[in-house]
Amino acid sequence: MGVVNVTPDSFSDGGRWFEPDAAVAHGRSLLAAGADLLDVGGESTRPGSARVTVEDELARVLPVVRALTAGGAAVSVDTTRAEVAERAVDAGAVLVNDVSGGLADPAMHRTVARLGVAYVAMHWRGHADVMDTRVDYDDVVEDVRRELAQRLDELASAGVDPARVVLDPGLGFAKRGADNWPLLAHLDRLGSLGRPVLVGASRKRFLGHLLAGADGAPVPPAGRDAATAAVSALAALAGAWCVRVHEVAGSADAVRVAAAWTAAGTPAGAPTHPPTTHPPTDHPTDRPPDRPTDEDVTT
Ligand code: PMM
Repeated sequence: MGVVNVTPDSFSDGGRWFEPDAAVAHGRSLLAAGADLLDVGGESTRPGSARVTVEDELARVLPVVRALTAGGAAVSVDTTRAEVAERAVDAGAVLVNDVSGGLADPAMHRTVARLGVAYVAMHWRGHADVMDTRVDYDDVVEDVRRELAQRLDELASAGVDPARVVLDPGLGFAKRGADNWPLLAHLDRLGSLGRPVLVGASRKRFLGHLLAGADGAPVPPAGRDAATAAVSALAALAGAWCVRVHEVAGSADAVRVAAAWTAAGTPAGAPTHPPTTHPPTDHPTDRPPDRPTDEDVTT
């Protein structure tokens, strides 16, 4: 999943693709680099950032979703608002990526049920202005798993087909730096909820801190792409369905390496991927035409 942030202030690429034409061109370049899905968002989730109005979010997102889907791309909309989700699906989006898992907008789950699209429920504890204060965990892996299981129950109660739901640990959202690593190391615990898993580690602060030099200063976002690709390889090997990344080429290669690695270790005739990797949508690009179509090389 390639990131198309139509925002002036996202943490790693804010402002670069703020004009619709630039955002569309960027989306196309991510497809050319190997993205299967484009995630279009109009509201920054950068820690401390203020909310945008629904009108501004719609104005940022809709023209870009329309243009990219008209060109045949599979597009997800990164929003916490039911109204934006609905309008983006009308414009052609096939997946709603909600970093709040439905907690930000009480109408979101019912809307997704009615639209019948795929839905990413991310672990979340509050908007960007407060999330860095909500980082208390007894056991971060177990607590995140339990809170996501609650989201799954709420989605089912609202009438969302569980087969359409993807779960995401929400790296960097209401997490201290050190909380992110056990979540990655135990992706299988999230996978045990029986849904595909999406991992969004791309260029995040915890990678910048990991790579810090002798002076302790974190490496800036643009210097985190190789580490992001390493996470993509390991996440794919652990059975993740999707990695959400800003720089696609490195992660697309990494995911192919992981797929070849997995296929070589799988006995002939055995299922080639764990249950957590089944695609949640019927969109034709779930098995992209320009990628290897051999059953053994998907992740
Ligand atoms: N991270 C960001 C935005 N959207 N969506 C999902 N599902 N998972 C994430 O980890 C995630 C997300 C923040 O990154 P950005 O501001 O660079 O887009």
